[in-house]
Amino acid sequence: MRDIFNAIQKSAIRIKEAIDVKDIGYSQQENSSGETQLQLDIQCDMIIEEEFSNVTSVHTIASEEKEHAQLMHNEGKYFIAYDPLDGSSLVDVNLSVGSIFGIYEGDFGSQNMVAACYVVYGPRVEMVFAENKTKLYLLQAGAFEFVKEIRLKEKGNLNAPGGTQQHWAPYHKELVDSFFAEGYRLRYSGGMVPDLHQILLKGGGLFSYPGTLDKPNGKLRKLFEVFPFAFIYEKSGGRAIDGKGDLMKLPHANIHDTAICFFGSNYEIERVKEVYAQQG
Ligand code: AFP
Repeated sequence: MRDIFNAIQKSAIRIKEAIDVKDIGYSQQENSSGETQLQLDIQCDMIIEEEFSNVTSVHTIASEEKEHAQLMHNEGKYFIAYDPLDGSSLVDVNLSVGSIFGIYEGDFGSQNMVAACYVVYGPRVEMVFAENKTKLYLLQAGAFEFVKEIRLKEKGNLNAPGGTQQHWAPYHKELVDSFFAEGYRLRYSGGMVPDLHQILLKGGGLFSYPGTLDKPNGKLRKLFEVFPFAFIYEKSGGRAIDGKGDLMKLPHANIHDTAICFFGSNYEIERVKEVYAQQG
């Protein structure tokens, strides 16, 4: 696992350098989710693939930017799913973005996840890596220095409601509004990594991306986004559900499958379960 951790650190430093170059515009290609790819998306994907190609413990990689998984080393045991630059459409308005990694042993799948990691490229470059505990690192002078362990409180006060509001179910809107009525603060940038990082570091709250009329199975991808953050939130003392059950118990059929997702502290997740249990 140390060799994977080191490869992610090297990738993050190279990706930060790529982001700092002026905007290089959109490519003519689309990714598997039908989203037009930024040249930067493709460049960041290549950086990560190159770094993992040097790690013999990595058997297979799957990128959000590619249709199919790729064999790296037959003798490897880890399967890594990653989103090279999540929220890339925010780069040209200078908002924070991130890279997300799900590390699976033996094959992809929530039941095989053994570690998860994300890097947030903001005013500072920080990394969160979770195995048994969730650890925060800060990039300083070309190296990631350990800062602290992350633990969520029982309840927070931040509310990050994703998805197109005009397509929310009425009961979901009532749920979201009920937190604001309790004094929760709206914290939503449209970047999953900084939005979830903020709730983790501020001690708690709720991030939601529900099923909507336009995206009935949610928008966020299980292997690259949902399972890694579910793993990290659970290792930090929080919870991650799809409205009814644990996200980390969900199967997947295709590497680009999506899921409805709620990540947060215990209090907020219990409230989500109460409301969603009434919907049958
Ligand atoms: P982009 O990568 O297209 O910017 O989308 C970012 C993202 O996948 C995730 O980072 C956000 O949480 C989510 O989309 C925001 O989606 P909505 O704009 O529909 O809330």
